[in-house]
Amino acid sequence: MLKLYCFPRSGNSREVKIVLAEKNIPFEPVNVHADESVKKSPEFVKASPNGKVPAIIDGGVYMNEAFLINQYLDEKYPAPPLMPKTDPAREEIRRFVNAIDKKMVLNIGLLVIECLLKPKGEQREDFKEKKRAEVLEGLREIDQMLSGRQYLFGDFSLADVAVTPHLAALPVLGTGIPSEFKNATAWFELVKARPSFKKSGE
Ligand SMILES: N[C@@H](CCC(=O)N[C@@H](CS)C(=O)NCC(=O)O)C(=O)O
Repeated sequence: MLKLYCFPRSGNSREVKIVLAEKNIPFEPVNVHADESVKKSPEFVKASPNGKVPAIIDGGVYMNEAFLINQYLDEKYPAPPLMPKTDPAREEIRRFVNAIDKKMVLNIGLLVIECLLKPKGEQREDFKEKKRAEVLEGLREIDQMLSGRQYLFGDFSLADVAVTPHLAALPVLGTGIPSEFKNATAWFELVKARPSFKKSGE
C-alpha cells in the first residue's frame, strides 16, 4: 500500500491527502513527528532527502514535493482527472503552482513560523503585517482570476489543491479571506465542502 509521510498540521501534506481522497487511493499515513526514528529511517531519507513532508513510497517510487507527488498520482491513477488534457493547459497550471508556492504558500509558511512557532516576545509585528498584506495581495489576484469560474482553471484541479489547504490556516494567523473578495470566498467554500477536503483535515 502507498505510504504517505506527513504530519497532521502540515498544509503540504494535506495537498497530497486531498488527491488521495479524490481518487479513493488507499494509503498508510506515517506521522513523522510521532516517532523521531522515522525521520532517520533509510526509507524516509530516500523518499525525502531534505527531510520534509509530504513524501511517498509507492512500490518502487520514492518521492517528495507535494505538487510533484500529485502530478505523479494524477498520471498513475487517472480517475477522476485533476489536470487538463492539453499540454498548454497543463503547463499553465504548472506555472501557476510554481508561482503560488514561491509567494502565497511561502508567505503563509513564514506567518505560521512567526505567529505560532516563535515565543511571543520574539515575534515581529511589522513582519507579520507585511506578510499579511502580501497574502491579501495574492488573494486579490486569485479573486480576479476566479471571475466567471467556479475553480481556478474551470474544473477542480491540482491548482486548487495547491492553495486551499494553506488558506485554511489564515484565521489563526490573524487574517482570512476578506468578504469583499466574493469570488475567492465562494471558491474556498466550494472546495471546503468537497469530501476530499474534509477528509484531508481529519
Ligand atoms: N515545497 C515542499 C515544502 C515541504 C515543507 O516545507 N514541508 C514542511 C511541512 S508543511 C516540513 O516538512 N517541515 C519540516 C518539519 O516540520 O519537520 C512541498 O511542496 O512539499
